[in-house]
Amino acid sequence: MRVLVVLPTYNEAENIALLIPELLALPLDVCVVDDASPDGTGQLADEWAAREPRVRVVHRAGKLGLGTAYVAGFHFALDHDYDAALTMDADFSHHPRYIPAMLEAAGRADLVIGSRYVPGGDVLYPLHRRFLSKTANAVARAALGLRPHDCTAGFRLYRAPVLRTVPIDSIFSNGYSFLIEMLNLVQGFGFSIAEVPIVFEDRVRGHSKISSAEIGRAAYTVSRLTYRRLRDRLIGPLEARRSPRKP
Ligand SMILES: Nc1nc2c(ncn2[C@@H]2O[C@H](COP(=O)(O)OP(=O)(O)OP(=O)(O)O)[C@@H](O)[C@H]2O)c(=O)[nH]1
Ligand SMILES: [Mg+2]
Repeated sequence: MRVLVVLPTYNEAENIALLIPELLALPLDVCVVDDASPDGTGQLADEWAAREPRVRVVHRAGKLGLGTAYVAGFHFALDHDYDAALTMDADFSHHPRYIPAMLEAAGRADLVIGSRYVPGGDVLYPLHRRFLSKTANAVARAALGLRPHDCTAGFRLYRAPVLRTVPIDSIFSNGYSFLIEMLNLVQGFGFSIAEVPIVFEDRVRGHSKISSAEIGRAAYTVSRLTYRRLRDRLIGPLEARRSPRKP
């Protein structure tokens, strides 16, 4: 299986200098999707790409958000015939030590989640962030009927048929809510999902990009998808209610 790690970056120079060599020790290629990071992450990634063909870089003009960075990486993976795309944060919160177990699980599932909320998983976060993450997951699971225990994890391996089937370009949410919307689609299309336990560690280097606006956007995403789910249940999908077009 040819696997491409999709690594969205914004100001992660210190981290990728350490992360890329760790990833290259594994049987996979790396695609850095950088949004013109002022700290020179993009140039550093280019230097890697110049000397190591397994490293590729997608440059975008400015900070366009995490969701569209994933989509850019998915297109790169599909255009270059990879069998799977593995997304992870570049700040070591998603440690490469868990990737072998995720690759192994990809033999039995279309989507593998590096999960904080299955036995063996954990979050080494300050209390308020743990609470926020747990609440977001509980709400997403209850409101949308999502089955995985970690619905907001960005540590995921998608097999190529998932990326070819799910309308990745029509996903409305950007940023972190993208993860909930994407999971909702993957489950909705009936793909199999496995969870592999990971211990999520707080970043040591660089700064967080999550903002309180992102939390509001995630709440909006869950409400929007819940409304659509209830509407479809009660009165059938909108499409089914439209009268057929006259010839
Ligand atoms: N290309 C791109 N990458 C982004 C953007 N926003 C965040 N990222 C990257 O996405 C990953 C996750 O972002 P973080 O800031 O670590 O967010 P977080 O993990 O929720 O927050 P912390 O736990 O506080 O670090 C990191 O690799 C970021 O560099 C963006 O707009 N564009
Ligand atoms: Mg992080």
